Amino acid sequence: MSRSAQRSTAEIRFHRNLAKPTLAVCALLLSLLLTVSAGPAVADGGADELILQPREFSTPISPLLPDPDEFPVQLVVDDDSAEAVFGILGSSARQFLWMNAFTSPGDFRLQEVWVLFPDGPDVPVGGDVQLVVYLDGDGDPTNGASLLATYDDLTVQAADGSSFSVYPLDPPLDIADGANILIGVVNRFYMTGVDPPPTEPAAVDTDASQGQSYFALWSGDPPAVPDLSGADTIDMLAGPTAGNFMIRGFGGSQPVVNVPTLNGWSLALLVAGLGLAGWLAIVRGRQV
Ligand SMILES: [Ca+2]
Ligand SMILES: [Ca+2]
Repeated sequence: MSRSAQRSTAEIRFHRNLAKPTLAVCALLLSLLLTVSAGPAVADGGADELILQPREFSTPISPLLPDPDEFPVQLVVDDDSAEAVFGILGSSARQFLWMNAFTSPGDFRLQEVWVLFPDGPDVPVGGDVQLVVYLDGDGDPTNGASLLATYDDLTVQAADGSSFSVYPLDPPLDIADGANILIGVVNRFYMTGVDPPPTEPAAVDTDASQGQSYFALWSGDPPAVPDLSGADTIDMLAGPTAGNFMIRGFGGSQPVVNVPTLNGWSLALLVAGLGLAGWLAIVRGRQV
């Protein structure tokens, strides 16, 4: 299979006005109209423009799914192939968060996160990225979620469209049962307002949207600790940008903490020892 490099002009774009959702809907309809009637819409330098652009990815992607014996918990919403890239256009490149919401498997230990990056100039190998994990108790990521952990000082390991960047979590993360586990990534390698557009770092499986992929935007770069309560926008990939982000999580059971138990003889010796210690204390007290 040939490696991906070519971009189709059949892209889907729509504008968002973060402060006025109703206007954003109007802009979406207008942009779609422009796309259909006159080709791709012109980027709006004053507003965010979401873009889902078909991209040819090479196959097969690697590595293969791990053995369930190694990772009994496998959080995957994609179908093992990406067909598009998602991003934000505007007057400059944007840092943003893209994430998948996975149904909780119950208490478990998250051990690895995989992210597939597309090739092309938007994703530099070695560029800084950050992983973020949230617990969403009500199953609605758009109203926020509890931040559990961030993993910093990570970089893009591969940006060839076929090799997942694999991040063993250090330390692994024990997660309690909840409605959803959100696993996301931030493209820290771009500075909002400084680097030139475009920003299309997220690989998307568009074959059958699971309705479990979301993105979050802040007015500038997401803060170092990207608490969703401070985000300007949290929204699901839907409508013309529907699809599944190529982000996966793997793990297993939380380790069982063994509490020492006492058998009959051990218990008898303990009682005897305590009794002896008490008797000695009494004797010493009488001698003073
Ligand atoms: Ca696919
Ligand atoms: Ca929520």
